[in-house]
Amino acid sequence: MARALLMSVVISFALAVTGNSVTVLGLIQYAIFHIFLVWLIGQSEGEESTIIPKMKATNCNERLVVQGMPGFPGFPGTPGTKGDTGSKGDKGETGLTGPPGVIAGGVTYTRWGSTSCPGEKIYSGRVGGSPYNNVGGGSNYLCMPDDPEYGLGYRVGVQGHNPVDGAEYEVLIATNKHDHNVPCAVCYVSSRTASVMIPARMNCYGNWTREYYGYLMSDGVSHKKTQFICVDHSMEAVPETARSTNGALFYHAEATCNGLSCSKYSTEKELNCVVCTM
Ligand SMILES: [Ca+2]
Ligand SMILES: [Ca+2]
Repeated sequence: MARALLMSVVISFALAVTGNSVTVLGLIQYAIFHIFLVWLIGQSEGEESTIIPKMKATNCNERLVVQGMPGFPGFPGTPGTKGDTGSKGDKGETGLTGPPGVIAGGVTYTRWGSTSCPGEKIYSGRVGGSPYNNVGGGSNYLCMPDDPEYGLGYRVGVQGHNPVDGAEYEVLIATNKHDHNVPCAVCYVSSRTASVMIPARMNCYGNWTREYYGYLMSDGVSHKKTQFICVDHSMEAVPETARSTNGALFYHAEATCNGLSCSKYSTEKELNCVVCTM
């Protein structure tokens, strides 16, 4: 502090006598400047100086150490190494149910003796088959559509090598259907993939769905062999076909005691049948 006072006296007085004369104004300037210098130099010696903060004595030899300006920010460092894999998280909540998908597959079956289906109908028509009294031909019945197409080549004239007739009921139960011709429908079930015809049943097993039920039929005992089919219990008839023409024929089937259990099967009752899908 003493050094500061001495320095201020010398400097301020030198300024006050500038111009080789002492004036009142010069003395006032001297006083103000003197106070200012005392304050300024005192600040430079304090630890908390803010006016001349970078100059201070570091040892007894009065050597000053000048602290430079703050440096520029350094460059970013290199990326660190990859951390260890974290532990497995908890199982998430179950998501929402998605939209219904496209159903592939499906199943078809023929409903003999009916023109309708419980669900989707591909087409309907009337039953055809080989004549009852022919040795050859086909053994299966056909569901013949009502709108045939003939797009392939043909030979004019009736060759008669393999005739296909319509099919008639030869029945004694629904006598009003006797000699009438038999209709049919081909049905499709998109939601299921299998079908089965079960003889001697009116109901399906397990979770299978009944499509229709009726009578088990085929051609007669003295005629050519055909497949057994399940004719719908309604036994619909093709309109205006009451006249007997005896082409392919349908007879009821009955069980016998020859190898079947007559404690359960009747030899006198016409067999039933059911068509099921799953
Ligand atoms: Ca007939
Ligand atoms: Ca007929």
